[in-house]
Amino acid sequence: MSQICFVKGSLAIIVALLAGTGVANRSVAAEQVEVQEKFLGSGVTQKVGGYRPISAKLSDEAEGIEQQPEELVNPRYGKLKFGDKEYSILLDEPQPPATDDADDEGEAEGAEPGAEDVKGDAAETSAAGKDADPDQQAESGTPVEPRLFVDANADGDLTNDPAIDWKATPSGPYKLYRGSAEIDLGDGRMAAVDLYRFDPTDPRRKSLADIVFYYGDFGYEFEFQLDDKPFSTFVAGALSDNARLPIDRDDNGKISRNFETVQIGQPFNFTGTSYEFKVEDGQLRLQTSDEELEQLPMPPDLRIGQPALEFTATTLDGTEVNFPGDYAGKLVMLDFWATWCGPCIGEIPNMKTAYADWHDKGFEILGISFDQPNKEDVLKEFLEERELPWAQVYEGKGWDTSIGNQHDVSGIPFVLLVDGDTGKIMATARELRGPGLSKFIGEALGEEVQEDKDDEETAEDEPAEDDE
Ligand SMILES: [Ca+2]
Ligand SMILES: [Ca+2]
Repeated sequence: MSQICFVKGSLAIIVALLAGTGVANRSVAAEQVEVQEKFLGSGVTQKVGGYRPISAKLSDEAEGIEQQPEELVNPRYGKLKFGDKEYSILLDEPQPPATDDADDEGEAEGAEPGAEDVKGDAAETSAAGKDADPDQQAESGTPVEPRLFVDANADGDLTNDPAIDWKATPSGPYKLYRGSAEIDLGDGRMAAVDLYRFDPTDPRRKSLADIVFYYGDFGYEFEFQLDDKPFSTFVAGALSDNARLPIDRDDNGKISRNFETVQIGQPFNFTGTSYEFKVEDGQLRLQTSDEELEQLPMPPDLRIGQPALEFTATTLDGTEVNFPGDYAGKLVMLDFWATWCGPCIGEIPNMKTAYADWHDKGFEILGISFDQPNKEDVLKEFLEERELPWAQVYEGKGWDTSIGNQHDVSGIPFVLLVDGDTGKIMATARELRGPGLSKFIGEALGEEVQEDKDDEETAEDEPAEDDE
């Protein structure tokens, strides 16, 4: 139900972990800090909260393979690459029915969008196949189920590795194939790798017919001290020299990109001293930096009961706002949003209802617009059209809006309810989204709330609008 417009940077961390460039070699009069490395053989994908698949292209060339299983139907080969290591894979799967001579099955596929552009290329995918129909293979006793082999010990022999359970699961009218392998990285390090493949007969994924996707579920954890305080970080897959390292400074199990990540090769100051990570001979090194930075504040604690963050801003009509000091005797909802954000706009009817019901009793809304530069007119027009009466702050900086950065906003809509008397946070998105908003605000104001207010109807007053 909860829809967020866009979450800044979450995947970018993974992307950065996996990209790679040359090491900047710079001599610094620096103090080295000890870094303890721990290998994590599996479970890293979950720790990171995502993965970035790498594609292994299949071909008919059995390059680097000296021994392979017998009774192969339609073997094709590819490589998994991790750092400077390569692991051969062999996919043996029955040929998908060629579009031309599989009329009865072809009908259903033809109905799918995108099927048109597929037909011309059909010959290419089935180039290696002679007995294209899997049913025929079944009759002749040849194995029909696709099999995947991974040269997990990288010795060129595909017959001496653990078998892969290459499972097909239904995905719409097609199938998705999945399996896991454990590869040997050397030094006794066994690393989990997940592999998957889309149905090669799916016309919408024609371009992926020769691809097996894979990603490492392994990584490294590093422990170190900054100004005598213990911290840790980790990387997914092999360590690259331009990784962005997550460091959970407030130990809440979440990573704030703004306050809790460090780019290798760039200085940072979390504890009073400026440090810098670098990678040397594949090892993570930590040292003091010759560049002195100001200490970065801790990530904001925006839980209920915590003090709201103070800021001053100028609203669209030129009024200076001191937040939350100006809101004594009131409840104010901070609403981070943008005119291009569909889910934000979807909340407007609920907000308008709550505002109409309770503004007289002390309910205020302060909008913080994440609209892009030079969009003031667009914003003003929008406010007029939708008849939004509450104040708006527009910095024209999109995701770099300073109040947004201060609050570490990585996705919108993002809302907080603040008690203007105590300056404390009273509610967060959980309570402030949806048609129950007016009731919630009424109760928060200590007012008697009419139970006969029909919550459902108000939610659908306005048509949904698409993102820009
Ligand atoms: Ca092997
Ligand atoms: Ca954290």
